[in-house]
Amino acid sequence: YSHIYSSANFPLEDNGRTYHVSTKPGEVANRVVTVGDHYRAFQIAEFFDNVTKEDLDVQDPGPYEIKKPHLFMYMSKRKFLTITGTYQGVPVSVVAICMGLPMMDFFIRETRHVVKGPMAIIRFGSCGTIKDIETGSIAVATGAFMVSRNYNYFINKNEESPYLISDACSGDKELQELLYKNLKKECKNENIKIIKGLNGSADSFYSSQARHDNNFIDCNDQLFDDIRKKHPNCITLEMETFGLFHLAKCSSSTYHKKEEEEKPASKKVKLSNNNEIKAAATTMIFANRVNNTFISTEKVPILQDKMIKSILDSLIQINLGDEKNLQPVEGS
Ligand code: DUR
Repeated sequence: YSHIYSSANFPLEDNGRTYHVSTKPGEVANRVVTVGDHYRAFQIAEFFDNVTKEDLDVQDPGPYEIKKPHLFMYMSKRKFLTITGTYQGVPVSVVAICMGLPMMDFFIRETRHVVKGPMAIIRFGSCGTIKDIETGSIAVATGAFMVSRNYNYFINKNEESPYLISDACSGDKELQELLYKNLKKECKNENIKIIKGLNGSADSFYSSQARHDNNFIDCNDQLFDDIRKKHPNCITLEMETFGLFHLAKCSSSTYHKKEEEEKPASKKVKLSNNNEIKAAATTMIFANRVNNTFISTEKVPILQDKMIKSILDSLIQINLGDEKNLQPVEGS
């Protein structure tokens, strides 16, 4: 893989692909569902127009590129999998990012770089709940906050608190309501609960989600109480949604921090009015952290099926303005 990169600031391969996600303009749609699991990404792509199981039967560990008239797939060296097709005639993409905030950051920044016009991004993942909500229920995030280890506490012990809990950042209200409404409709004949509330994104599956691990000093006995105190409406913990919501907020030209406003005009970051990201998130509750139960795996496919339909419907229903301002994608 020999490539000449255009710059160290935002490296692009000489063929125009971004450094980690490895897509270029025309390969990603303005409407995106992002997941962790590659297998889940293939299941979503099965809902795309004309896509068959055979289209998705890939053994190659990558990097690989598959181009068909109705389907584009790219697995990057870093294991970001992008699949683009249409859903009910509308261009949509699914991007699998594995796990955690750094992967979410790569995905949003690099995908944003190759798509013109406003975007709608829905995260579809799994989570644990800190309320007494049964596993197999569905959560829709009204907002997200960050739970991180206070690293200094573990270095010099002079710090007061071993964990830092940020303020909450909301997602896009309109997309959230569409998603909630579609999930309700899709699940009305099933015994599946759909709950709205705040989500905490943690920088570890273990320590900063208050799991105990005898191999490490984690000082997290008080963590659930601290989270509940600061965010009484917190229902779920996972590792990605805050990354999406906070970058979506920072992509809006109506949002500017004071420091930015005080800069001289020549130094100001000028956000285009047209590059807003509308973000929402829904998760399957896999773990109940109150009674320490975990979802039984046979429940997952039923949940996924209902959720994928609701997510894709919401993505094509959200208004992103004039079609002519959107990114044209190959094969649509
Ligand atoms: N996840 C959690 N905590 C849970 C259940 C699921 O973080 O209790 C999510 C986030 C991450 C992956 O992507 O699943 C870790 O298993």
